[in-house]
Amino acid sequence: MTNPYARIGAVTGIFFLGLMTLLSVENAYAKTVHIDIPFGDHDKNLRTVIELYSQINHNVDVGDTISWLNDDQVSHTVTSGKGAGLSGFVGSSEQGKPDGYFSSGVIESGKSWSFTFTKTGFFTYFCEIHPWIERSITVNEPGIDITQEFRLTYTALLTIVIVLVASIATILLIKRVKNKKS
Ligand SMILES: [Cu+2]
Repeated sequence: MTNPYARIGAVTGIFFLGLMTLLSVENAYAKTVHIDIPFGDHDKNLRTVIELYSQINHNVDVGDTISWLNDDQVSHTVTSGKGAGLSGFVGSSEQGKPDGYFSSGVIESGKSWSFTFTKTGFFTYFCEIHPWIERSITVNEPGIDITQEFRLTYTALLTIVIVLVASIATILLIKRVKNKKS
Protein backbone atom coordinates (compact mmCIF):
# COMPACT_ATOMS: atom_id res chain seq x y z
CA MET A 1 0.00 0.00 0.00
CA THR A 2 2.20 2.84 -1.22
CA ASN A 3 -0.55 5.12 -2.47
CA PRO A 4 0.09 8.34 -0.48
CA TYR A 5 -3.56 9.37 -0.71
CA ALA A 6 -4.70 6.11 0.88
CA ARG A 7 -2.10 6.38 3.64
CA ILE A 8 -2.91 9.99 4.52
CA GLY A 9 -6.59 9.16 4.37
CA ALA A 10 -6.09 6.28 6.78
CA VAL A 11 -4.04 8.37 9.22
CA THR A 12 -6.61 11.18 9.18
CA GLY A 13 -9.41 8.66 9.66
CA ILE A 14 -7.71 7.15 12.69
CA PHE A 15 -7.16 10.63 14.19
CA PHE A 16 -10.84 11.49 13.80
CA LEU A 17 -11.93 8.20 15.32
CA GLY A 18 -9.59 8.81 18.26
CA LEU A 19 -10.97 12.30 18.79
CA MET A 20 -14.56 11.08 18.68
CA THR A 21 -13.71 8.45 21.29
CA LEU A 22 -12.02 11.07 23.50
CA LEU A 23 -15.07 13.29 23.25
CA SER A 24 -17.50 10.52 24.19
CA VAL A 25 -15.25 9.43 27.08
CA GLU A 26 -15.25 13.04 28.27
CA ASN A 27 -19.05 12.91 28.63
CA ALA A 28 -18.65 9.79 30.74
CA TYR A 29 -16.74 11.90 33.27
CA ALA A 30 -19.87 13.87 34.15
CA LYS A 31 -19.73 14.17 37.91
CA THR A 32 -22.05 14.56 40.85
CA VAL A 33 -21.59 17.72 42.90
CA HIS A 34 -22.89 17.74 46.46
CA ILE A 35 -24.41 20.90 47.85
CA ASP A 36 -25.34 21.27 51.46
CA ILE A 37 -28.52 23.00 52.58
CA PRO A 38 -26.95 24.21 55.82
CA PHE A 39 -28.31 23.86 59.32
CA GLY A 40 -30.24 26.97 60.31
CA ASP A 41 -31.05 27.87 56.71
CA HIS A 42 -34.74 28.30 57.58
CA ASP A 43 -33.95 31.21 59.89
CA LYS A 44 -34.18 34.42 57.91
CA ASN A 45 -32.05 36.24 60.50
CA LEU A 46 -29.20 33.84 59.82
CA ARG A 47 -29.09 34.40 56.07
CA THR A 48 -26.19 36.88 56.16
CA VAL A 49 -24.21 34.63 58.51
CA ILE A 50 -24.88 31.50 56.44
CA GLU A 51 -23.86 33.29 53.25
CA LEU A 52 -20.53 34.10 54.89
CA TYR A 53 -19.74 30.42 55.35
CA SER A 54 -21.48 28.61 52.53
CA GLN A 55 -21.01 29.08 48.81
CA ILE A 56 -23.84 31.00 47.13
CA ASN A 57 -22.91 30.02 43.56
CA HIS A 58 -21.56 26.70 42.32
CA ASN A 59 -19.87 26.12 38.97
CA VAL A 60 -20.53 22.84 37.17
CA ASP A 61 -20.21 21.48 33.64
CA VAL A 62 -23.02 20.44 31.31
CA GLY A 63 -23.96 16.85 32.13
CA ASP A 64 -23.09 17.19 35.81
CA THR A 65 -25.63 16.27 38.46
CA ILE A 66 -26.10 18.29 41.60
CA SER A 67 -27.30 16.56 44.71
CA TRP A 68 -28.66 18.83 47.42
CA LEU A 69 -28.65 17.42 50.93
CA ASN A 70 -30.94 19.00 53.47
CA ASP A 71 -28.81 19.37 56.59
CA ASP A 72 -31.34 21.65 58.24
CA GLN A 73 -33.92 20.50 60.78
CA VAL A 74 -36.87 21.61 58.63
CA SER A 75 -38.00 20.94 55.05
CA HIS A 76 -36.79 23.02 52.11
CA THR A 77 -37.24 23.13 48.37
CA VAL A 78 -34.77 23.74 45.56
CA THR A 79 -36.74 25.73 43.00
CA SER A 80 -35.33 27.52 39.96
CA GLY A 81 -36.36 31.11 39.57
CA LYS A 82 -36.12 34.26 41.60
CA GLY A 83 -36.50 34.39 45.37
CA ALA A 84 -38.20 37.16 47.27
CA GLY A 85 -35.05 38.62 48.81
CA LEU A 86 -34.68 39.35 52.49
CA SER A 87 -38.08 41.03 52.61
CA GLY A 88 -39.83 37.84 51.54
CA PHE A 89 -41.46 35.66 54.16
CA VAL A 90 -44.18 33.04 54.38
CA GLY A 91 -47.62 34.61 54.27
CA SER A 92 -46.45 37.80 52.62
CA SER A 93 -47.22 38.59 49.01
CA GLU A 94 -43.55 38.07 48.18
CA GLN A 95 -43.16 34.37 47.55
CA GLY A 96 -40.53 34.18 44.87
CA LYS A 97 -41.11 33.38 41.22
CA PRO A 98 -40.43 29.84 39.98
CA ASP A 99 -39.35 29.72 36.34
CA GLY A 100 -40.21 26.06 35.87
CA TYR A 101 -36.76 24.76 34.95
CA PHE A 102 -36.35 22.61 38.05
CA SER A 103 -38.29 22.08 41.22
CA SER A 104 -37.51 19.58 43.94
CA GLY A 105 -40.78 19.63 45.78
CA VAL A 106 -40.41 19.28 49.54
CA ILE A 107 -37.03 17.92 50.65
CA GLU A 108 -37.41 16.73 54.22
CA SER A 109 -34.67 17.12 56.80
CA GLY A 110 -31.89 14.60 56.13
CA LYS A 111 -33.13 13.83 52.61
CA SER A 112 -31.54 14.80 49.32
CA TRP A 113 -32.65 15.63 45.81
CA SER A 114 -30.74 15.58 42.51
CA PHE A 115 -30.93 17.36 39.19
CA THR A 116 -28.83 16.90 36.05
CA PHE A 117 -27.93 20.06 34.11
CA THR A 118 -28.15 19.52 30.36
CA LYS A 119 -27.73 23.13 29.17
CA THR A 120 -25.29 25.93 29.87
CA GLY A 121 -26.34 29.08 31.68
CA PHE A 122 -26.67 30.91 34.95
CA PHE A 123 -29.56 29.56 37.01
CA THR A 124 -30.82 31.14 40.19
CA TYR A 125 -32.86 29.15 42.65
CA PHE A 126 -34.62 29.67 45.94
CA CYS A 127 -36.68 27.86 48.56
CA GLU A 128 -40.44 28.09 48.15
CA ILE A 129 -40.97 27.72 51.89
CA HIS A 130 -38.25 30.23 52.78
CA PRO A 131 -38.07 32.50 49.70
CA TRP A 132 -35.27 34.65 51.13
CA ILE A 133 -32.88 31.75 50.51
CA GLU A 134 -31.39 32.63 47.12
CA ARG A 135 -28.54 30.79 45.42
CA SER A 136 -27.29 30.01 41.95
CA ILE A 137 -25.66 27.48 39.65
CA THR A 138 -23.40 28.37 36.73
CA VAL A 139 -23.35 25.63 34.10
CA ASN A 140 -20.36 25.76 31.74
CA GLU A 141 -19.49 23.88 28.61
CA PRO A 142 -16.98 21.16 29.57
CA GLY A 143 -13.43 22.45 29.23
CA ILE A 144 -10.27 23.60 30.96
CA ASP A 145 -9.83 26.92 32.74
CA ILE A 146 -6.66 28.41 31.25
CA THR A 147 -6.89 31.62 33.30
CA GLN A 148 -9.65 33.04 35.46
CA GLU A 149 -11.09 34.82 32.44
CA PHE A 150 -10.27 32.35 29.71
CA ARG A 151 -11.79 28.91 29.43
CA LEU A 152 -10.88 26.54 26.61
CA THR A 153 -13.88 24.33 25.92
CA TYR A 154 -13.34 20.78 24.72
CA THR A 155 -15.29 21.66 21.59
CA ALA A 156 -12.82 24.48 20.82
CA LEU A 157 -9.90 22.19 21.62
CA LEU A 158 -11.30 19.52 19.29
CA THR A 159 -11.74 22.11 16.51
CA ILE A 160 -8.12 23.26 16.91
CA VAL A 161 -6.84 19.66 16.75
CA ILE A 162 -8.98 18.85 13.68
CA VAL A 163 -7.74 21.97 11.84
CA LEU A 164 -4.12 21.08 12.77
CA VAL A 165 -4.46 17.47 11.59
CA ALA A 166 -6.18 18.54 8.36
CA SER A 167 -3.45 21.16 7.70
CA ILE A 168 -0.63 18.69 8.28
CA ALA A 169 -2.35 16.12 6.04
CA THR A 170 -2.75 18.73 3.29
CA ILE A 171 0.91 19.83 3.54
CA LEU A 172 2.07 16.19 3.33
CA LEU A 173 -0.19 15.59 0.36
CA ILE A 174 1.12 18.65 -1.52
CA LYS A 175 4.72 17.58 -0.79
CA ARG A 176 4.04 14.11 -2.18
CA VAL A 177 2.47 15.48 -5.35
CA LYS A 178 5.40 17.91 -5.83
CA ASN A 179 7.97 15.14 -5.31
CA LYS A 180 6.27 12.98 -7.92
CA LYS A 181 6.31 15.81 -10.45
CA SER A 182 10.02 16.63 -10.05
CU1 LIG B 1 -36.59 26.39 52.92
